[in-house]
Amino acid sequence: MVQHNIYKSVDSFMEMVVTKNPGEREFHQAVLEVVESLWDFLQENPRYIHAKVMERIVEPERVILFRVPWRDDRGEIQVNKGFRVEFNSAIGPYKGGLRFHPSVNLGILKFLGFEQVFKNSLTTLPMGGGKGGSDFDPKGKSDNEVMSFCQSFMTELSRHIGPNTDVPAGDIGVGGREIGFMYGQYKRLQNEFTGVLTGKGINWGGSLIRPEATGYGCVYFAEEMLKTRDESFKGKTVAISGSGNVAQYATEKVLQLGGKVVTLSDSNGTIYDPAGIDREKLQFVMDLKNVKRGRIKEYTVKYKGEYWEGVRPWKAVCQVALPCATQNEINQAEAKMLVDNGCICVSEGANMPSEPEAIDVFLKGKILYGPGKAANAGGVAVSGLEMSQNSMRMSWSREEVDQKLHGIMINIHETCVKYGKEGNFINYVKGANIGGFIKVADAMLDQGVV
Ligand code: NDP
Ligand code: 2IT
Repeated sequence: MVQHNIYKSVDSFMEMVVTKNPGEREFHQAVLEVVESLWDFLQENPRYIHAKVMERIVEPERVILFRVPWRDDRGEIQVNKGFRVEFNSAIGPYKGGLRFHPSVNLGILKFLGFEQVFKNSLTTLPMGGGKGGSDFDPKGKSDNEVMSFCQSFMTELSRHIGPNTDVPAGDIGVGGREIGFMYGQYKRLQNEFTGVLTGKGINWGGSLIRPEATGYGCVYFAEEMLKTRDESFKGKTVAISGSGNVAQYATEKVLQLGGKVVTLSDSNGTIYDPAGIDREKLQFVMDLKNVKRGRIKEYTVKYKGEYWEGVRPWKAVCQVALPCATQNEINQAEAKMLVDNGCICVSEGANMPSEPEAIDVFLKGKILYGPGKAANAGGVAVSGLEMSQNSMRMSWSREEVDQKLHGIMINIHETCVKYGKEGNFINYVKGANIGGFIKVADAMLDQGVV
């Protein structure tokens, strides 16, 4: 059989992707990274090429776009956009978070959904990939407004999801409060108490360690990377960005392992505390961010340290950097600054926080660089464990879940080493992309032209 339309190069494949998905910059960026990693592997395994697995895997199975009307506290009607990108269900129900942030658009959710497919595969749990959200901005909204929005959002979303179909969770702007409001509305509409969302409250079906999981997992992954060079967190200075869910629990785990965290940030700026953010100071940040919903700047009103307005953490001298805020938050110049200042390890709590040019700096500098789809997979992994507990109608102890999480992160690290070894160097980008791809691609081959 003569094969037509076989792409001869990464460039020609990307030209097709860009033409079919115009303007979706972050999506193009995420696809390019994966295609570059996979290219040689695909040439050596032409069955994937002949079955057009790449052409299929970059196309979401389904995209749902909807109107979210709600009333604010003044009684005025507001309208937001709602999205759910159901990217790939080859190895399990669609699974992935919901992001509420004014920057949300289809291209961003497609990049996140695409990454999720590979990440979920790496966990070894049976979860497909998806992502959703809204351009709704929870900042400055009352609890009542957030609830109104969440109820309206779920009113439409509820008809598309289900415990065996699509299981959303949190992401930026979606934490315990929002999951609670959405779960309540789902239950009202469907008259069903079921594991349709993860990140639920501990009294109504949530899993212990889910709030901690992404941050802890990111540090466990970094610990494994450090071990390959006979290093550990003990005595290391660590720069962390963000001050939300992932950043908070990454900080907690670094402290437990004997490291010193000197930065946290939010979208306005960075706090730098050379004395280190200890347990008490972290508790202050948790209260500030999760209860008072204030700005990180207030840290320097209470504690010593500097506030860098409009500046990201990466000029801080550190040996380990954990970007835990958002995409494209480390550029080439910042990556150079990190490496020049002696940073030997970057483990990504956020999704795609490093720009492609920054990744090049890390790889050329031969430092330990753990990409998000491997390093932050702990969150969705414990979501998978929450689904298992819900199905069994039982719950595991903190120790049990933490132990399973730790085991999964060690396992993901091993997968990255297996597929990413280049002589003495481990290319975790390549390892994560190939390791995540194989299981999904093989399932797609088994299931025919779908
Ligand atoms: P949160 O909403 O709890 O916290 C987000 C943090 O990042 C806040 O400090 C926020 O600052 C900052 N931030 C958000 N957007 C921007 C921006 N455009 N520029 C600068 N700072 C920004 O979210 P999470 O901690 O849950 O998520 C953080 C990252 O981790 C995201 O990339 C997410 O996709 C990823 N992730 C999350 C998982 C989870 O389980 N929650 C799992 C895997 C990955 P501000 O308060 O000013 O908005
Ligand atoms: O990016 C992610 O992996 C998440 N936001 C968590 C997804 C989930 O389903 O727990």
